[in-house]
This record gives sequence, structure tokens and C-alpha cells, in this order.
Amino acid sequence: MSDTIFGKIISGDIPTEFLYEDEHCVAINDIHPQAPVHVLVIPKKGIPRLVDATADDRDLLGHLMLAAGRIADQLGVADAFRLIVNNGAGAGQTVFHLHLHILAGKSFAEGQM
Ligand code: IU
Repeated sequence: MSDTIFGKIISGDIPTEFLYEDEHCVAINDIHPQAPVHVLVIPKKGIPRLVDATADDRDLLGHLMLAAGRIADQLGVADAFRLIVNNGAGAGQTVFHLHLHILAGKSFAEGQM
């Protein structure tokens, strides 16, 4: 667990609806959606940034990717979604508990980030 808003969501201190939950991660709607579908996939383990993950986290990182695909499928956007990890404040990371953004439901123009 981490002492961040996501740690508190996962521990239940801040009650939040989970769109998905398994042994290793949860998914929630982003509070400030940047697209019609904007879901965060959050590991229960509180790794601050992607670069803080170690070889011990290899299975967990794979699990998160697979979970993101399943969640996108559940949400009906499996054919067109974007998966983003912001690593570090300079890249726009604001919550220092690793998470994947699933973005979908709008057109992502070719070549644009
Ligand atoms: P970032 O990659 O650290 O920038 O993403 C953090 C996201 O968490 C961002 O999109 C926020 O809108 C979102 N979020 C949230 O869903 N609920 C919250 O209580 C807080 C942030 I604080």
C-alpha cells in the first residue's frame, strides 16, 4: 500500500467504485476524464513510479497489461484504446503510485500523443 490517494482508495479508506478488481489490481474511473472512457488500472502494491519497479515486479507488470486489455474489452473498447503510464512529475505524473491510464471513445489522430 502507499500513502497516496490510490493507497487510500485500495485500502477502502476512501470508498470508491471499482470497475474491476482482482488479487493484484483495481480499476476506477478517472475523476477528471480526458476522454469518454478514462479508466485507471492501479496495482494494489504501491510502486511509486514505473522506474521504481524491479525484476520482482515482472509478473505484476505483465498482469497489469493483461488486466488493462480485459477491462478495455469489458468496457467495449477493445478495438481502439490507448494505454498510458506517466513516469515522473516532468511527464505529468501527479499520483506517485504506479497506474495505467486506459483512454478511449475519441479519435486519437495519427502521430499525436
Ligand atoms: P497521473 O498519471 O499521476 O497524472 O494520473 C493521476 C490521475 O489520477 C489523473 O488523471 C487524475 O485525474 C486522477 N485522479 C483521480 O482519478 N482521483 C483522485 O482523487 C485524484 C486523481 I487526487
